[in-house]
Amino acid sequence: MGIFKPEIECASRNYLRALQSARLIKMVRNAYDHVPFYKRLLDEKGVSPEDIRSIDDITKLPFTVKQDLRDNYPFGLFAVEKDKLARIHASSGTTGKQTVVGYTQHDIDAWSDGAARALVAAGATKNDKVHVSYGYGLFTGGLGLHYGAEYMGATTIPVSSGNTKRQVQILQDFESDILCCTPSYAMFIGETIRDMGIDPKSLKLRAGIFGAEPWTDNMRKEIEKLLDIKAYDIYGLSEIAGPGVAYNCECQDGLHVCEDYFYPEVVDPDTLEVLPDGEFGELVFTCIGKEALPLIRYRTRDIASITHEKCACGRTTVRMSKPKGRSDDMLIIRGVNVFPSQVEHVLLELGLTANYLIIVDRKNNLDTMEVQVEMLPEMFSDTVKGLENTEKRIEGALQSTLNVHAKVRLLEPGSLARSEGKAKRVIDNRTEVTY
Ligand code: DLL
Repeated sequence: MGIFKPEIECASRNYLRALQSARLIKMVRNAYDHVPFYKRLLDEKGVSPEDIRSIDDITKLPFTVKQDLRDNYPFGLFAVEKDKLARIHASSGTTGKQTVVGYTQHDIDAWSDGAARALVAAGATKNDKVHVSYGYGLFTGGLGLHYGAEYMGATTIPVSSGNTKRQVQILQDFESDILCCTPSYAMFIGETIRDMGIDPKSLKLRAGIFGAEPWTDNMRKEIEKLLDIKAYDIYGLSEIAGPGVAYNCECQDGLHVCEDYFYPEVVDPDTLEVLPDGEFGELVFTCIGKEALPLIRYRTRDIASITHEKCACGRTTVRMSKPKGRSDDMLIIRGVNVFPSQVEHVLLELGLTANYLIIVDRKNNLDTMEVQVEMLPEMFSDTVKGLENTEKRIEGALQSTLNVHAKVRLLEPGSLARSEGKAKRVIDNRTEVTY
């Protein structure tokens, strides 16, 4: 498997630290001089740009949160004149104002470099056709992978999401080699291929780059089976740089962070203390290689851990774990913390599908949780008693993993809505928030 930027991806830790130090010093100066919000924040903390002499000084700096972007909507945190901006993206934002992000040409190149590293790590070469089924538009998925594929010299097929049968036809007729979309959409495309009676082995497709939402290792195996490909994880968020902040290599053992652009830390979300390697906490990124939106210690709300151990692939860059989910996706059911990804893990472990929906409610002042999951086609002919027994078996498995009771309801195959982008896994009627 190739490595797109070996001089960075396989650099010595000393070299990386020196590069990070130089870039942090430059970016803090840029933020202080050009973003009034950061000047105020640093002044309040009594930190001046001169205090930042190496990457170790990063802990002296204040944190940035999503609300800061909202408070400065739309362009208040930009550090460059408008004529230097090459592009603007925004996050959809299910609650509150959307967050707006800007990029100079230099920033677009850095982002494309990250996405290109991800593609090459997944085995893409210049001879490949990269089929991009992430949505194009203000969402960073489509254009992020599109520019990444062009940057590393592959042929891009900008399909965007939706019209799934047409996606399949393009996969067949254009002989796409690499598929890029959300894991839930990859499942849907895989099911559609199966329902159309097409043998996935007849397609040229050999790898997929899936991200933008949490997905378990079990779901990866499911997708790999359905599409007969190898499935790679890609992580990113609009505020930092869309897809390509971190990515899987062929070892599929964590995601390599483009730490020359995005410096990662993991902190305890309550105390904000930096946590050692291996401990789970909130991921924080500092955009040390970006001009337009130089975010300092941005709290992502994603829960993950990092490790500096060298990977078997030869890369030396920090790896982050698969994000467990977002701290704000975490459900608190009768005082117990539950991540939707834990439910997914149990369901797939039992051989069920990843087509599920969690419905949370409050009845008589007590939280209730129902897990709806589609039955497998072969279960459809089961007796009512047989299905009840299956539901009980799933309830038992969920109880032992989650430590909280969830009622399970088996649904007919195909009855839950399929997603073409980020899947909706939870309806929380207590807050009337759907995400
Ligand atoms: O989802 C960027 C992206 C596009 C990443 C395509 C990968 C592929 P946002 O819409 O701003 O940006 O959402 C960012 O999505 O904070 C995570 O909570 C979640 N997320 C992104 N990638 C992963 C992943 C894009 N691989 C938010 N695993 C992030 C788990 C992910 N969660």
